Amino acid sequence: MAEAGKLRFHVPEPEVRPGGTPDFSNVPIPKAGSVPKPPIDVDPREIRDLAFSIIRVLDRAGEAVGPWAGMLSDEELLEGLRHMMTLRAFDARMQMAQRQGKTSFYMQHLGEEAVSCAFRKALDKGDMNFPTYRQAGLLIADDYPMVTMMNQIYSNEADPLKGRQLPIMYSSKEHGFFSISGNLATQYVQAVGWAMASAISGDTRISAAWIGDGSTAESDFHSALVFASTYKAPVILNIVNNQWAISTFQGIARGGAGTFAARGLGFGIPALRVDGNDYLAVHAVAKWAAERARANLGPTLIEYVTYRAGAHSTSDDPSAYRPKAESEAWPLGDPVVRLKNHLIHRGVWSDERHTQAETEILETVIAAQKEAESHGTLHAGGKPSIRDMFEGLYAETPPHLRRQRQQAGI
Ligand SMILES: Cc1ncc(C[n+]2csc(CCOP(=O)(O)OP(=O)(O)O)c2C)c(N)n1
Ligand SMILES: [Mg+2]
Repeated sequence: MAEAGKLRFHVPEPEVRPGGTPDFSNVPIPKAGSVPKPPIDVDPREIRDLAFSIIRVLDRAGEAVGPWAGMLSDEELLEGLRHMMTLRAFDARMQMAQRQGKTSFYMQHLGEEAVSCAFRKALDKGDMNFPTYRQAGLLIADDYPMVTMMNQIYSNEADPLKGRQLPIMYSSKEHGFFSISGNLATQYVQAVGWAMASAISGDTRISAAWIGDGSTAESDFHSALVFASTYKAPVILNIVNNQWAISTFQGIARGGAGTFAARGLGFGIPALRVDGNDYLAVHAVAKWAAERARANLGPTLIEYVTYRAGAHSTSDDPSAYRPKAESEAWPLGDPVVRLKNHLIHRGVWSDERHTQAETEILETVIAAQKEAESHGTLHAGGKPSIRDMFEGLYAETPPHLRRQRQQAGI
């Protein structure tokens, strides 16, 4: 019998705090190629183990191994590398632009580039993502113009959203990128609802929900799983576990579940964990889930195991809550370096070509930035018109806004 006595309140604590030595020995990393690939119509009860393992394709030597390998050509992988490098260069320039006062806010993807870049290539045109603020790779990998993204970040006269959204909260129906909302977890209910509507109307398009580890604690996440499993909605339920929710470590939202993927099991939803820093593994698992959705087999839950190497946003200083060198100790490495090494191993890439590509990509990003800045930045140049505050929001302008507009004289 358990010892009776005073009750104790339990608060999970991260293993290490600032000043300590980073330690990821509690994160078991299975060998690349060791996790089986089930048929898409597998009974979810037969693959419970996949919610506790990590699907990996790239091994330490840069070779692609195991049943999830072999899906992408040299050209597709070279393109994937270019997308990730572009996102990284874009981030670095926009981070700097924020420090220069050209925008009020920015959020980087450092270390997580493979997740959104590879995922986009597993979807078809017309499919719809419901992203959070850390999936700009969905746009980059769909060749959305960088200049338009920058115009949005600068809230300038060419911003397609006319300064009405926080910087980085893009929106593009044509590119299957639903308007980003700052209210996290709403993306889950919306994506499941969109997928249900697609099925109800006999359409062919599927959707993808996006959430971070921390936000899975929101009730929207759990409600969405009920609807997704009951109605077998054609949706891919993505959880990006980057170990941190601003200053809160992932153990808080995970509770006693063991892994975030395990959340799917109680709903009878097939749940897989994947190495989020492995472009090939992310693509293979996302493709598997997309095929299930298209075959009317219902939702799939995917946990991407990755690490947020940068600060949460330009308003955050991670040295206040985690050791400075923690990202270097992260056992799954850097997604760009890993794909680069794989392409060298395949004989289609080299260190020289990589360095040259870095220069070319940076030049392209700088050219886009120059063009965007010619349309204005936060405090200089062209701005959206004050009129835009009143237009494009309501089919019929409510009386109080009509009055305000009259007062503004526009
Ligand atoms: C509903 C809601 N609650 C709180 C916030 C404030 N907030 C912004 S980002 C964030 C952390 C989210 O962490 P996680 O879900 O792990 O995503 P990550 O930033 O790591 O990608 C919080 C709490 C919010 N935006 N929305
Ligand atoms: Mg997180």
